[in-house]
Amino acid sequence: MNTLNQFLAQHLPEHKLPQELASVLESVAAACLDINAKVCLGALSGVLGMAGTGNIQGEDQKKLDVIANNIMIDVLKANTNIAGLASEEEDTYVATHENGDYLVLFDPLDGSSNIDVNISVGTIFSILAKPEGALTTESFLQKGREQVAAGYVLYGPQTQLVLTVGHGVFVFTLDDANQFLLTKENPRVPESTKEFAINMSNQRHWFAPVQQYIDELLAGETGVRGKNYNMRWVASMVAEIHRILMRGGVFMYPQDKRDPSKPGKLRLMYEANPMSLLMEQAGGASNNAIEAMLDIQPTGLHQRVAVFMGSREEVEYVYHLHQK
Ligand code: AHM
Ligand code: MG
Repeated sequence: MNTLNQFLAQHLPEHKLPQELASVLESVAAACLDINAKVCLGALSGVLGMAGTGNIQGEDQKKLDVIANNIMIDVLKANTNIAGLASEEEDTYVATHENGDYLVLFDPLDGSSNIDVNISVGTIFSILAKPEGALTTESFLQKGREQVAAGYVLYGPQTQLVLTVGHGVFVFTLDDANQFLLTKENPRVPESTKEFAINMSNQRHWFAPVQQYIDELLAGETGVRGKNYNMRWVASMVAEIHRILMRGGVFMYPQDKRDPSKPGKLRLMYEANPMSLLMEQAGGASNNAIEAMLDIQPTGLHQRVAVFMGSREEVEYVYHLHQK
């Protein structure tokens, strides 16, 4: 079985991708190993509970949000191939090495509400080539389609790294010697599904197309869709997307009527875009009900976006309801 390093040494040259990218991916994986060690020990490493601080997005930070963010920044800063970093937990970007070729954007610990109750959480990352010239916020504001690599690490019953460099999706499982081993190549998201994921408690706030869509799914075989659906909601995007990559489904976090300044809850640059690249690479689809996620021109590092992704048939169906 190939280790992550062996895989990168073969796969990147096969697709004419530079070794510097392998080095960046190895650093991301190394940081995630350190985060994994903290997550696994939980109370024993004193990482549970609130940090008593907030991030730029007005969210209270958990201790582990802050610890994971510091680990990512410390480990990635040491890699001279990286020119800059952007994190969910940092107000602005962090400049690292002037001559670096890559930018790394990340959510250091996604699904924070699950940390203290021992439910799966994850780290999501997106890698872009650094444009020519001085590093500015604009350097990061590239469409999702420009990502040179993207993936996540799921801290769950198994710790898994799921990765794409734009040529398929690869799943690695952490072994007891702390090595990521390639355990699955090119999972495919089935076109059809009978499983959906949405936070139903927000139902009264949804706009009409999402109301109609979920009503149709709930009607099951007595409704227009003619089949019974099952629902899952972990409240950890990484766990949700991993399930969909493995067996199909549709994941939604729509914009709703509560706060017109927030087009959804999830963030484009380090949540929606990396997950959308994985989805497309696995045969799934992803959009914000207006356009393909990967075609959205970003306007801010922490921009929020509505999310519909997963099995193509459902993602296209709900997209068409929005166009009516
Ligand atoms: P976070 O980055 O603050 O952890 O928030 C993102 C998470 C996603 O993992 C998940 O899909 C969603 O928020 C759950 O939201 P809710 O608690 O509204 O169900
Ligand atoms: Mg997040």
